This record gives sequence, C-alpha cells and structure tokens, in this order.
Amino acid sequence: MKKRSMDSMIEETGLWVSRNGYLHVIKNCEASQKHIRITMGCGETIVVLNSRSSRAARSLRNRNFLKPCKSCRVPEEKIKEFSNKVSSKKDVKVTVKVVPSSEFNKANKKTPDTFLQSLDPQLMDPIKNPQFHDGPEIEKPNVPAPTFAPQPKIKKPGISKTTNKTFKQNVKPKKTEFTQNQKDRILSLLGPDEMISFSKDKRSFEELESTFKMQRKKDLVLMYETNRENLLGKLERTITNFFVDMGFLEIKSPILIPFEYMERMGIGEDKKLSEQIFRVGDDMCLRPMLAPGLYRFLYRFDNVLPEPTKIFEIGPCYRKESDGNSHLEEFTMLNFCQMGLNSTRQNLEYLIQDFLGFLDIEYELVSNSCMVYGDTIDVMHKNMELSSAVVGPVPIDMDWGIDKPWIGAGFGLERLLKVKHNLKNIKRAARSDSYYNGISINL
Ligand code: ATP
Ligand code: 9VF
Ligand code: MG
Repeated sequence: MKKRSMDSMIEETGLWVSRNGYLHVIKNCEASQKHIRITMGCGETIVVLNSRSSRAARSLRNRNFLKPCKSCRVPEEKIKEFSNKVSSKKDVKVTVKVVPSSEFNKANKKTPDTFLQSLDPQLMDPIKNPQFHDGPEIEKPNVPAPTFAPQPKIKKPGISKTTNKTFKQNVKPKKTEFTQNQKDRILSLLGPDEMISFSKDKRSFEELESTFKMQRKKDLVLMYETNRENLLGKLERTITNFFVDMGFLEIKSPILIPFEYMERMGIGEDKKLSEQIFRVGDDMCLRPMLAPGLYRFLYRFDNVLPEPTKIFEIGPCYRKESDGNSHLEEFTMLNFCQMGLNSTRQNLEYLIQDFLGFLDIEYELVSNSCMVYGDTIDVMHKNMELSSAVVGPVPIDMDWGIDKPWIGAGFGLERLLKVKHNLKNIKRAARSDSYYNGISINL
C-alpha cells in the first residue's frame, strides 16, 4: 500500500513530531512539491522534506512521540486522539497551503543577518549544528527555539564529556578510508590552488568538509564584496574589446540554426560527426560551431565592407561529448576570421600570437587535420587543444558563396579559463549552477 503523504497527515492531525520526539501544534503550514515549511505553536519554524519515508513521516504515521511541547500547549484531547490513533479522515485540522517552489523559496531566503551567522565556524560545524547541513531531513529553524524547548542531544564523535583523559583518547575514532563519494565531495570543495592527499591527511571527512566549506563561503563573500564579475562573462568582454580594437566587427548570430547549415558544412546525417549535434525538432539544431553564422555574414558583407573584411563572434556552442576533462556539452567559442586582402598563414600566426600574448598564455602550433576544413593549425597548451586555425579557401566555401582567401581560428573560452586560472576541471569554467568562478556553491 502506498504510504500517505506528509502534507495529508499534517492536514489530518494538525500536529508535528520533531526530531527530539516532542509533539507540537501546527500553527501554519506551506507545502511545495519537495518541501514543507511548518510554523508551530511555540514559534519554531522548520523546513522539512515533503517525503513519505522520512523519520518525520514515520513518526506521524505511527503516531510516535515522547511528550508534548509545553510551549505549544497541545490540547489534551488532541494528544489522546493522536495517541489512540483515532481521527476521522475527513477532519481537517490544518490547511496546508500548496505554493509553487519559487514562492516557497522566497519566504525561505537567508537574511543578511542569518547569512553572516552562517559563516560563524561554530554554526558551520555540521556536528554542532546538523540543521544547517545537508541530510535526509532538513530542519532549519527560522526563529531561535525558545530556551525551554529541549534541544536534541548530539554527541560530537571523539569528544566525550567525561573527565577521564584516557577514556577520551580511547574514544577518538580511527580515521576510516574515504568512500569515493566522500573523496568527490572534498575534491569539489577544493579551491583552485588547493590540493589534498587523502592517504596522508589526518582529518576526518566531517572535519575536511566543514573546513573547506567555510573557506569557500569566505571566498564567495570576498568575491561579492570586491569583484562581482563572472570569469566567463569577463573573458568574453575582454576578448571582445581586444578584437574590436584590432578592427574586427562583433557578430551575434543565432544559436538555434537550420540543420541544413550543418549539411552545408559537410556534416550531414550520414557523417559520424552529426551524432554530436543536438537536434531541435525536425529541421533545427543548436549550433556546434560559429562558422555557419560567420559564413553568412562574410557573404553579405562581400562588396559592402572594405577588404580585408574582419569579423568575429563569441557565444555558446553545443556538442554531445563523451570525454569530460576538457570537453563540455555547452561551451563558449570565439571564432575570428578575415577574408580578402592579406589573408595569409603568416598573418594568421601573428593574430594568434597577439591574442595569446595579450592573454599571457603559452602555446605551440601543431599541424593537424579535420573533416570539415582539411588541414588545420592547432594551437596547443601542453596536451590540450586551445584552437584550430585554418587558412582558406576550402572546398565548402562554394556552398556558402565565398570565393576569396580567408584565415580564421576557433578558440574555446572555457579551455582558456582552465589554463589561465589553473582550474582542476573544465566544469569549473563552464556555465554552471554548481560553481561560481571555479568555486563550489554547493555549501
Ligand atoms: P577536440 O579535438 O578537443 O574535441 P575539436 O577539434 O573538435 O576539439 P574544434 O572544432 O576545432 O574542436 O573547435 C575549436 C575549439 O573549440 C577547440 O580548439 C576547443 O578550444 C573548443 N572546443 C571544442 N569542443 C569543445 C567542447 N566540447 N568543450 C569545450 N571546448 C570545446
Ligand atoms: C576555422 C574551428 C569558414 C571563414 C566563416 C570562419 C573559421 C575555425 C575552425 C571551428 C569550426 N574556421 N570550431 O571559420 O575561422 O568551425 O569547426 Si569561416
Ligand atoms: Mg580542432
């Protein structure tokens, strides 16, 4: 039989059993798809998962409680009804207001005060303050619990209240092997310049996690106070200014393009590369490269703008990828190109030199080839490709109405950021809702 939902049990009983076993009267209750915010008669407000199988749902279902909360003044008959597991199902004791998640979260936003409090190392200790930390159940008091409300007794492992020193030493738990999940969690919390040796480090998972979480919170606060620029956005602006100053016209062409453009780039449905393309509907796709948009502009500008015609675009590109360390499925490409006069290999190499000199990134040029253009000059930093550059003309130009020499290069901005900021993984440079400027925000 399907277990009853938490909100329906709350509606029926109008009561709440908290972690410490106290039975509370519910004054107000709001539910979203995932969470329930409960305000109790004693003034305490908590947020819990709207789950059928949590500790709280079990207590409500089985009517398990220790004693009634004194400050809630739970009426005798309600206690009896609850203990005897009798209640008419139709009886609605509390109306649970169901709100959309956006509304729900609004009311739960941290105020600046609680935010500063949360940087207090005491408060950030997951053992002293489990309510502030991720777990199967989040009980986040929005108002301090009255002092007479009994608090859960949580023992910090290894620190016993006893005065017996030998015993104290004995109870310090041995550091156990980290699980892969724990290692991943700690690695995700490291700052760009931090390293850790799991075998040598003496600290427990809890200690490491809370230390790094605190450090990352401080980093983010400092960033908020002093900087506030997103690294990816800032790099796009810096590169844009560089190319505009070099005489290139800034282009913003569509991201959603006809799949037919890909056929004209030589990546039709029969080609292996087309499997990497995100199709949208029958005829459209998310662009995997900027060249189609730029081809169209070069065609339109031919005989309109003077030679050499210099244009560039920076923007999102999408490719289905399987390899993770320097590949993203959503990344940002810079493609600059010039057509007509002086479009020589020598000038292409000068442009690359000026650009990477400006960014202060070391590189070497390596000959390569690709399906779309044939020969390429790949720009490498250690083993990572920063760019593929091409000296045209190439056969596909015909399909775009282009008949002049050209040079061009495509760079990935996230790869540039990874090199510049010594990031551990390209994901830290990407569009993300897990990292901000390479710092975990899952704190
Ligand atoms: P790779 O061989 O590394 O997959 P590529 O040769 O397929 O790259 P190009 O088509 O030459 O890539 O694209 C130009 C540049 O765009 C690359 O040099 C790289 O900097 C960047 N880039 C390409 N694909 C990705 C991706 N999936 N994630 C991040 N950057 C990418
Ligand atoms: C070279 C990498 C063909 C003259 C409109 C501009 C280029 C860059 C190759 C890129 C790609 N191409 N990621 O094109 O400059 O297109 O695969 Si144009
Ligand atoms: Mg390439």
